[in-house]
Amino acid sequence: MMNLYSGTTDPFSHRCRIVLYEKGMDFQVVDVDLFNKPEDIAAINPYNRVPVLVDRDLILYESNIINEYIDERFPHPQLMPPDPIMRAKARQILHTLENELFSHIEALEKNQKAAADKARGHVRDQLMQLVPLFAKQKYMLGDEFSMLDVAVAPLLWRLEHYGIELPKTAAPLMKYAERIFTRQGFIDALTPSERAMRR
Ligand SMILES: N[C@@H](CCC(=O)N[C@@H](CS)C(=O)NCC(=O)O)C(=O)O
Repeated sequence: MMNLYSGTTDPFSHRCRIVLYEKGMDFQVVDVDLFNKPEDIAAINPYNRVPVLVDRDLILYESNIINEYIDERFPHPQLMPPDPIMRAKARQILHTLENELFSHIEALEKNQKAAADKARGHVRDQLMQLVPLFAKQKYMLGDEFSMLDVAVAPLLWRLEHYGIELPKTAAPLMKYAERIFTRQGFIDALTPSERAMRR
């Protein structure tokens, strides 16, 4: 059985939990307290971070790498596009999401005023650029839920928690977020601490 070492409030671990629950497969989530990190995390991930997936002899870290592995091992429902060109484009977008949005998570988590305010501004501007897309389509890649929606969802869930306010014109993006939040896989993947982030 696969074991996912997962932070109970960590947005990167949240991504992997979503994929595991969307697939409805057999796995175990091992909760990791990031404020009192057990030593075995450093033993299995040289970067000493979560998430980490252990599948028999295979040890993987980096949320997007873990998620692609799970998607390939358990292809139903497939979350990466089947066509190589679309798959390459999806990977390119995943990279952009890391650089433009998730690179600010550390500052948002640390919440030191000046750096966190700057991060909030960057994230807000980048998210606003996505708004027109959701006036036209249901999900990031079209009408099907995909790995890109998985990748961005933990941030959308945490907007209020991180103190990021979007203007009313962000309505199509917020509607998109609600579409993800009502998926059974998404609901099942939430930890009690994550559930408490949104009223
Ligand atoms: N790029 C990594 C980021 C993982 C990451 O930054 N994890 C943080 C939690 S947000 C962590 O474990 N930090 C170690 C610590 O807080 O001690 C991924 O996608 O998995």
